[in-house]
Amino acid sequence: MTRHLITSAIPYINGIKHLGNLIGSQLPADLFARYQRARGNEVLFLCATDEHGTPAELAAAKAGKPVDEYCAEMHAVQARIAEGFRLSFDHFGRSSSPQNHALTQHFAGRLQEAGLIKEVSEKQVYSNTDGRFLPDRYIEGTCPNCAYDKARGDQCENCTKQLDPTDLVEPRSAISGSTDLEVRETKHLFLRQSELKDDLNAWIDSKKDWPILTTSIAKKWLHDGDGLRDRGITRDLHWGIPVKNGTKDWPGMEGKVFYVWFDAPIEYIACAGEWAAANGLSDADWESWWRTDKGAHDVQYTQFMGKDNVPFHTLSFPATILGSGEPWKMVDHLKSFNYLNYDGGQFSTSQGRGIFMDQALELLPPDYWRWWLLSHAPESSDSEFTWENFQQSVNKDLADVLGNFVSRVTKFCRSKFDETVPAGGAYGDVENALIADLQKRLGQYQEHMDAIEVRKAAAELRAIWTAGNEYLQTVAPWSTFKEDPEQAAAQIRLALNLVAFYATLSAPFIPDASATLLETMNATDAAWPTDVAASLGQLPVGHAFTVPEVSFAKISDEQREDWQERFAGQRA
Ligand code: B3M
Ligand code: ZN
Repeated sequence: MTRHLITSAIPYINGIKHLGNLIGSQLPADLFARYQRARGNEVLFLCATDEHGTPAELAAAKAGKPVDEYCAEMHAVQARIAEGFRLSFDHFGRSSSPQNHALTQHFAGRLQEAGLIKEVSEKQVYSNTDGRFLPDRYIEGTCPNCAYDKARGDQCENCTKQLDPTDLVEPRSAISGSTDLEVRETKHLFLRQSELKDDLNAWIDSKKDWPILTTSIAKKWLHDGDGLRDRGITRDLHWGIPVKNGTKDWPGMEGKVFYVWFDAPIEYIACAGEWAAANGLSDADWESWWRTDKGAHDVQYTQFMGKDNVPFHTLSFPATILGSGEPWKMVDHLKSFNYLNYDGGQFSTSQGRGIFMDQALELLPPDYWRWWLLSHAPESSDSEFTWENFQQSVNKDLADVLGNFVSRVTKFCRSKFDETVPAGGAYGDVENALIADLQKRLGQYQEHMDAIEVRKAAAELRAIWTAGNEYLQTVAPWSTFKEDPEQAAAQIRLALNLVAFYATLSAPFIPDASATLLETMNATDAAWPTDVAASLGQLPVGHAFTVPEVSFAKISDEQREDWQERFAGQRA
């Protein structure tokens, strides 16, 4: 048994995420967590809301609410939607938790002791119109690297380069749009990450199994030198984690808070503490996942995130951990994703373009979205959501292939043999060939799931469903029945067993449908298959079941057109 620590990038608190965000981290992380649990491994799957910094302040101001109140409400909203998508977090925490306050201040103290913090009197953009400093997202302008004209003060969304507000060309205030800006002096703490270049380089080099997308982004910013430029880890904001040196005050830093990208990844660790506290567990329990000196040496840690988050996870956060000199667990496998586009353009939270998680759940059950998103995950390149493609995949894969198989087999059995697995002849050549084929495919499916090759795993699962349909087509029990009811019974016995087999294998992708199938097949204790022949005998002769209700309804052209139109405009 392996112990799997799994984290998804923690979504910003500001508003409900769109489907592009979902497939960029939370959903594939859930797929992996469910798969590892099904394989009998121990899993701690963590996610949280990212509550500090300018995104939170700006959104709260827009909603006309105090920022702490806004965050508490939005956390509840995001938690409910996550449940709606069946995201099986062991804990969905908050980066504003007391645990994260303490741990973030602790890391800052350790870095200070290690000589890795310097105090810098820094030039920051001050808006005369707004009467305040404009850190990070409070400022927008043109990217000095790629000329994208909506780059934010912390990062260019277009080329992933990390920026400082003063880097922007033609800057403007994100609050008022004002260009009446000036540069003023203010004191801040800088993390001397350049000191850690050799350590980081060696660490990244040791990661031979990372996706190319991850390593290329990491290497690009590492060797460019620029990615490791010493960076400010504090801000002139009200909302955030107060700057402290461990538990002590930090002279000169009164009224300032840590930069959101400093405390957000630390929440991965703090979240384990929140999980322990919420479940009546001890510090030793969560530390056994995170401290290599306290049991985490055998933990396999996998992170999931969109490509824009990679620099922070391969450079800044590892710099924090390495710099602390403490034996924290570092990420073993970092799975990153490209972007999902929406119908010829980009999903955009700021412009309200695309389908948002709450809206998706109002239209259809979570399995439909999970299946489409995972089977079209933007792994090797960006991918695109179109309503046509969505309708086609759902109707074909879920309704025609899987749903139809289940319904034909169970209904035929009910009409000819009753709702019990029928006795009959032994399996013959066709059945043995199918079993051999499925054994091979099961191995491939597991390989792709182990390697987190999401699309390949989905394709293999689809092929496994299709093999069942082809078998049914070939042996045609409804014809066999007329001449040889014994043989038809054997064919149906195999097919009924396939239903349970499919439900088990499909659960990480479509958990609700799988659960329904297992319940109706009276097989909720079905184990993950190893030997396919044995597994296809697990529903024995005489085993009772009930015919499941239609598990997947087809999406009609009318619905598709209606939705297409409804989502063409902007979200209100
Ligand atoms: N909240 C950005 C995002 O949601 C940021 C991720 C933090 S991961 C520690 O894409
Ligand atoms: Zn750029």
